[in-house]
Amino acid sequence: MLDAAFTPQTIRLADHRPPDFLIPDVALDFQLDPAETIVTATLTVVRRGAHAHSLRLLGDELDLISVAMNGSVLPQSRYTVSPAVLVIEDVPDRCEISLVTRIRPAANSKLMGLYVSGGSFCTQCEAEGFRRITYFLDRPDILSSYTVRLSADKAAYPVLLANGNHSGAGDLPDGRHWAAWADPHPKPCYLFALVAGNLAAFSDQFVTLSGRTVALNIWVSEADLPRCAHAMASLKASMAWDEEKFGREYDLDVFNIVAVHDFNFGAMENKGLNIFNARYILADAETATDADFDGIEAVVAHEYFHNWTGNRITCRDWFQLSLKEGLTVFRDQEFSADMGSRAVKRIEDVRVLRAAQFPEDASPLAHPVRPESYIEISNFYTATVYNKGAEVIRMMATLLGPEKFRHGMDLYFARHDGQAVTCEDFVACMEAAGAIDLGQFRLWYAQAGTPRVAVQLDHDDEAKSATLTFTQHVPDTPGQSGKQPMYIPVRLALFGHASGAALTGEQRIDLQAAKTVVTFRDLPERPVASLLRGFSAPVILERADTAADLAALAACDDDPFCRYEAMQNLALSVLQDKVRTKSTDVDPLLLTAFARTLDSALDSALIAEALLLPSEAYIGDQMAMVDVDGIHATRQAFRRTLGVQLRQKWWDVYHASASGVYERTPQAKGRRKLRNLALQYVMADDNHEATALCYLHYTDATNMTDRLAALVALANSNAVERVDALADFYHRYQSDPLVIDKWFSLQAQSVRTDTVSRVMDLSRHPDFTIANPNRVRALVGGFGVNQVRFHDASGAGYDFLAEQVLSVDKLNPQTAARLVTPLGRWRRFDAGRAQLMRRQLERIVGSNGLSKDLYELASKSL
Ligand code: HT7
Ligand code: ZN
Repeated sequence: MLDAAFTPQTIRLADHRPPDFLIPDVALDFQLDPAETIVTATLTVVRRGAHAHSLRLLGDELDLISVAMNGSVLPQSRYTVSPAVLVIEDVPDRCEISLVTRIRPAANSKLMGLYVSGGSFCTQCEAEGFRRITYFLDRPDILSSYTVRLSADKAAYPVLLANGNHSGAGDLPDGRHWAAWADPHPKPCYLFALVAGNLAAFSDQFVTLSGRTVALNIWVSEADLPRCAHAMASLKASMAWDEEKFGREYDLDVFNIVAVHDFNFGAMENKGLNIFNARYILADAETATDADFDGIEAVVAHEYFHNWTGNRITCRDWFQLSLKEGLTVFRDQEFSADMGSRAVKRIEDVRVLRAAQFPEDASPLAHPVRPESYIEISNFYTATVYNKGAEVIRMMATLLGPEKFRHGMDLYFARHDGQAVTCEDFVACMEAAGAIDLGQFRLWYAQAGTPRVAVQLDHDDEAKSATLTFTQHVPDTPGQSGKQPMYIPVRLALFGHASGAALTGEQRIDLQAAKTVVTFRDLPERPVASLLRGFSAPVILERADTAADLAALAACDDDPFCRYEAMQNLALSVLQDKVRTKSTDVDPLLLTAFARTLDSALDSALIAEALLLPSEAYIGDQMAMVDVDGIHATRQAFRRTLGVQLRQKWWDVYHASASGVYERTPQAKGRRKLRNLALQYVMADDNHEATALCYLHYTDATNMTDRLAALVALANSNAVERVDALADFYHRYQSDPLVIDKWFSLQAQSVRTDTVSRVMDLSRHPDFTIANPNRVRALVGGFGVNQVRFHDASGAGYDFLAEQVLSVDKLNPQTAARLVTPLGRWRRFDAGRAQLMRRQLERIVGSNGLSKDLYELASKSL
């Protein structure tokens, strides 16, 4: 239950109005003190248009000390104030308003606004955190030039940072000092940032295309300096890539990054002063996996790319969030593809989309890429806005082709630099540059739900022709029904079923109608269709292929994504069949396909991707009702059979993929991936020889990728070595919170039958704290995605999750709200589980003092 005094307000895109006032200049003065910081904000306020409205500034938990206008303190009769809003009457057309507020950074557990992490002050203002610092027109279309003065105790906070360029510093009485910063680029307040702390810099520099030298600093605690090299290399590579691929140069003298351990998200693109969750900065071979290194490269790039797609051109309102997030995810995905293996990157990105976004589209929380309403905007930093948003950009790039897409991007930067704009403005640039009509394409922003495309391939042997019939349908989602057909680019090719020869080159068919029929002639043999090559659109393909068709494609398709997809679909269809029939024997066709893939000349990373079985969650997503126990039992048995029947091959691959020296080249990473997959299949049998090998893999590992792979395998097993390995890992890395997060997470995700009770014990472990989002996500978030154990038929998992969510909500509503989504999938489960899940959602919604973040997600899930 929400506080009686509080009714959640729904904000609607349809109600959007331009602001009544502008604030071209902002001067901020911070007298920093953890217990009580005094903020003086001096705002130049200018009326926009002719109206007599009062000036209404938003706040959040603020304590106002004084208000002055043009240098004179205002009497209380001129304004009304609460912690959430300050309304000033009779404001002239242009004036200077000075506001003095008191805030309490050390008591700020929401991690929004100004707070303290690891003894340093830091800020998080996106989306609506600036109003926790001072009263303001806290909306992204208010663009202001900022000057900032910080003062703090010099011994405790020797480093004082804010956005823009450094403009002055000096000492003050009583051991304090000050620093001034000026940002020449007008920006929305969500990009404001400051940091003050005892930090050391890992420094470097970058010379831009036009010859300017930019100072680069990554600020961390002294002890973490040796773990910054990869993040710095990623930053420099991103800067060079954005110049080369998009002609975008950096625009300040300095680019600062600060890593903190308490952060609600991955990182934040504040102008010239990015603030990062430490897990996306700190890495070395001993403590970070290959996936961690890749994550750092992607997130550093993502935040850097925001400088143009987000900061220089920002969003008019928060409904347009995908304007910057979808586009920037697309840019970071392209960057990572260029830095490593494009094929592997595409497979990974599609896997994330299917694991996070497709289920969201199929849930009560489904929303369009450009949502139409929200109660709490923080709840809309979703896979739909980010990942589906990136797919929408990618489809436009496909439709335009590389040159015109680049032309469209150039046009977007030229037209809108320095503005706050809409998704429509972006599409209009693409339309102009591509000279195409994107009218129907715009539905991708407006219609929620994953389009389903049914495909039928008919072959006429005599006429030597074939037809492909596509039928599309977009399912109903909350608040949306009877949807229109979408504009769907399908890249395809045909191969000979028997010969594997290419029968057509690659071509693109754009589906626009509910039904599309394409005819192919002069086909020398029965074809198989390679469809949605490169995953050319975020849709669900309903294909009628036989296992033999899929096996043929798995052997001959020259599109790496489709080849992977054929293997996955083959495994999926066999698994689904086994779940249905409760059988465990492995299809000979699949065994042959596995063996052939293992022997193929594909690179190791691709082989590993292809042979990784679909997850339990993904198998469940394909069923009308998730059969939790059936899926688990079948997949485990199936994995064991594959492990046993191809035993010699797995052992051979394991030994052949060993590499002496640790390197992070794509080839070396691929070999590690394949070797660790082979270890999983070896371990699937859980015999003594296998567990001994796994333990050795653990103890002899020279890097975290291998050590963690072995530990995960042991933690999922009944091996006697499991307990020792878990204890060893904990003691080895006890002082490193990022590694201890892994320790919590892998136990929370274990498929062992005692996981629920183990997770409960871990929630009472001295290293578990609900104040730290990374730790909460590791244990509670990790458990929530453990399909077989979270959905224990007793409901104990649901009860545990609800308990944790309610505790976290008291401190940090954003983090709490994100944990509740697994309960929202209750409609997908059997009646018993569904009822237990609903009961926990009702318990949450009925609890006292609920945040609006949690209220919105829990109540919409019911
Ligand atoms: N643009 C950043 C979003 C973000 C955020 C949102 C809500 C609450 C806390 C947050 N921290 C960062 C991250 C990004 O997409 O780059
Ligand atoms: Zn972003």
